[in-house]
Amino acid sequence: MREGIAPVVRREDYTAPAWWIRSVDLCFELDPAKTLVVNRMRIERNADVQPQALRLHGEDLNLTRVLVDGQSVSFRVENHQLVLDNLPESFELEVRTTCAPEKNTQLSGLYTSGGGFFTQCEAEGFRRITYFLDRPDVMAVYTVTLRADKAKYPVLLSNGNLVEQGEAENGRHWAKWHDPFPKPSYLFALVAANLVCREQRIRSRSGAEHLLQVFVRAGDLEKTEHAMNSLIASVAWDEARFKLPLDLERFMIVAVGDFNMGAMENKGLNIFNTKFVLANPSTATDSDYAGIESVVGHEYFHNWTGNRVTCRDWFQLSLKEGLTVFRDQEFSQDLAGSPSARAVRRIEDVRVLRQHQFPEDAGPMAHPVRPDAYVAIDNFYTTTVYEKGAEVVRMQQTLVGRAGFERGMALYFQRHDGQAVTCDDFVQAIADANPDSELNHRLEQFKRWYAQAGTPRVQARGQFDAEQRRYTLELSQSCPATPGQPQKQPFVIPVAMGLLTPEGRALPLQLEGEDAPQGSERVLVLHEPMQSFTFVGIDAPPVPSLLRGFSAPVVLQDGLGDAELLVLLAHDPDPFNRWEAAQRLSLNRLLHGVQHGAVQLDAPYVDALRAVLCHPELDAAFKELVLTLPGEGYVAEQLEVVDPQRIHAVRESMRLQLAQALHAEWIQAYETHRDNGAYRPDPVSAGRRALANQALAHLCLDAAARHDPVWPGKALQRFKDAGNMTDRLGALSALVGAHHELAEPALYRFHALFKDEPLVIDKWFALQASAPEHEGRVFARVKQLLTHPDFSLRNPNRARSLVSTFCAMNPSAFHRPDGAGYAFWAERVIELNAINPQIGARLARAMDRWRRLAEPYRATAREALQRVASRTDLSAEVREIVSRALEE
Ligand code: B3K
Ligand code: ZN
Repeated sequence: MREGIAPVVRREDYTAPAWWIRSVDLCFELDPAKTLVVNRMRIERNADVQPQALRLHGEDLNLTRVLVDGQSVSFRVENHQLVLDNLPESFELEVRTTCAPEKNTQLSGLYTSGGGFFTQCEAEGFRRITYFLDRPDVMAVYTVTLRADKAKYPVLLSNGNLVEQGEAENGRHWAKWHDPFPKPSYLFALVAANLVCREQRIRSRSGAEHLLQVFVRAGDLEKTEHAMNSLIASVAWDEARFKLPLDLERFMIVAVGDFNMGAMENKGLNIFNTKFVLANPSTATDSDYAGIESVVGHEYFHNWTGNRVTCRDWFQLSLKEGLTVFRDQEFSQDLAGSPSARAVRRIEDVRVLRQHQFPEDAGPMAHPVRPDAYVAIDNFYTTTVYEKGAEVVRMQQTLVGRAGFERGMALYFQRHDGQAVTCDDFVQAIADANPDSELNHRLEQFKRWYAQAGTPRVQARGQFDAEQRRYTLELSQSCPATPGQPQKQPFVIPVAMGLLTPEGRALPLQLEGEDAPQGSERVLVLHEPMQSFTFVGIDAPPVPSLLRGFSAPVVLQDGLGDAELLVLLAHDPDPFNRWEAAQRLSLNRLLHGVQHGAVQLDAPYVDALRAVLCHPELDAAFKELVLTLPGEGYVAEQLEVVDPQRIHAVRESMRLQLAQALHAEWIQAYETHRDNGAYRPDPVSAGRRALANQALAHLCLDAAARHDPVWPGKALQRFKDAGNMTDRLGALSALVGAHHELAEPALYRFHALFKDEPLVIDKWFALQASAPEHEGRVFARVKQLLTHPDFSLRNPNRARSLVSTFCAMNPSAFHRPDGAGYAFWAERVIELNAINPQIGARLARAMDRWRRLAEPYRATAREALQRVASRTDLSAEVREIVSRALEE
């Protein structure tokens, strides 16, 4: 573990490597206690750089031999580096090391899980396998030989193509793999385990044949169909949309139960968390199915955006991550089909962005999409780099149009295939391919999206001039200060918009100076601190519908009142803004309630929600989103001083009022959507299930308040009879959410039914950790579950399901006036710090927004942070998070 004071790495200090590693020949003698790695590298001096010693990175390795061109040489090891002086211009270096995979609880480098060997190298895990120039701009061709016990590890995999395999003495066997594509070390992977696979041969558009394989443990084969279908769809989509073909004969996915994140795009050998591979209707929910589709797509799309063109240094992480998230979001939208199903996907993505990225941008970890400095790069796999990065790419598409963006992507690959490049290179390609675009005209200014942190505010003010029949929209922008960036320069902000009549009709849009109206929707580009746009031919004060489809990652302050929001909710042709209007109406009531201690829902609001719930044409999935109140965390973000208990109480009271006021409509919604026949994970059926489950939750909430046993009884019955996990978990959550006494026996039964399904047991822990707070019972339950025989902090999925769910996703249970939630957090962070610093640092971030808390929360939160910060054994990862949180 890297302890002590780790240095700050700065983007401005980047220099090209002094040496290139052109090829690598790796031999693994695999053994859980002591694995021998023989690494032979072909190395050349980089003639463009001043001659320097060769410094190879290495961590937690036992070095046994170093040979240069077959001769032993003098070397030294300092600061986790193997240093060699006086080297020839070009030579072969052989390094022998051993490591202990079974002791590797960090799950970075080579480790064991479920009796097999797996690797995770991004960002800097390869140095935990062998000494190397472990940086993404050093790209080499890899040949890998694996030797292992044949009975225990019948499957031996690495990147690229299998070239040879055979038997060895003592019951061992071996396999040799060769990957023809030069790649950075973070894309290296190996697997040696007892696995089975689902295979599918496909033919691409060009006629080339490929073998797709999904490897899992023996009992899990029947849970791989959806992952395989998602992979086939991903290959087809990238060829159709971006003309990017699969460049490998064989593409493998391997599932592993112990994994730090979702999945990893190693060239030709993706390694996945089982959570994003395994699904059948009785164990996985609709959202699991959707998650598998998007993660399989995401990792596959990295094959071009990340692997063929990679990052020059880790500051450029969003070059591959933002772009690949954008691509997987587009993929899921294209697969969803109908405009309304696409909008549902978009709404879900925006919710994630606003719930997680906006707070990050406003807190102590705020950083630009392209960060300027880090201590531990693993701390920067953030929602800013990923999700905001994806929005920055989407804005480029908005500014050059879809066809223009495809041209830009083509130019990007034409220029940079096989290279390690920067975010600037990407924008430059998109702009150069579109010389007449707004992006190209304001390129330098647009790049501020990569450089400046913080969520911009856009203020809109409309003025109607009846005499001139004109409507002037004044847009202005500002951006709050963030750590290290007190002042911001204006951004280029595309504002997609339309105008509606007070009756809700879309108006033709003609700007002053134009000869004729140009449709009823357009994109205004705000680039000055303040700009005015005057529309002509307007007869009555219109209702502006701004930032349609969430065309920029900003906070819009348009000052619209209830009357206008109700028009948008009922009539906006843009489904995103229709949903947004409902969110705003709900948020206003929540905030009013928080301010005044209570809220009484008004008829126009309830009637508007009723109209949506009963609407004959709207999709069930869309209705479910409209009827979902903004989350407690999102409400907290709107406040200067946060009292989590108060927010919870107001939100629960609103939920109960909606349960009561719409009682008949909830029954109707439940009855008409609850039966979906045989399970299919498509968006329409999933939407029906979501609405039925939402209805059931409201019906149980209302029944519990009235001590009426009917609906809880129905929920229990549905829980027992459900034909799929979505409905079963939905019914169980309805009981848990209503604090109903039937919840206990149902939880018990759920555990008994699924005790051999680790991913379902994760849901069981998470459901209890996320239960709405009630008389302090959730915390007591969470502490009790910590000692459950199925609980382990070592398995990241399990640790997340109980501990992170409680600390980061259940504000009212976590933020206790006695501070016990924070003490619990501190204890778990300290434990995880010793086992797995990446997971520990992730959990540490649950306290990011502590400064906004009201007393007594704030003072106890600070104490807990200080308690962690005062430890002398902190990893660089955890130290960076807690010290940033405590920085003034
Ligand atoms: N690239 C990996 C993430 C690696 C995280 C390292 N701490 C998964 C992905 O974004 O596709
Ligand atoms: Zn990624």
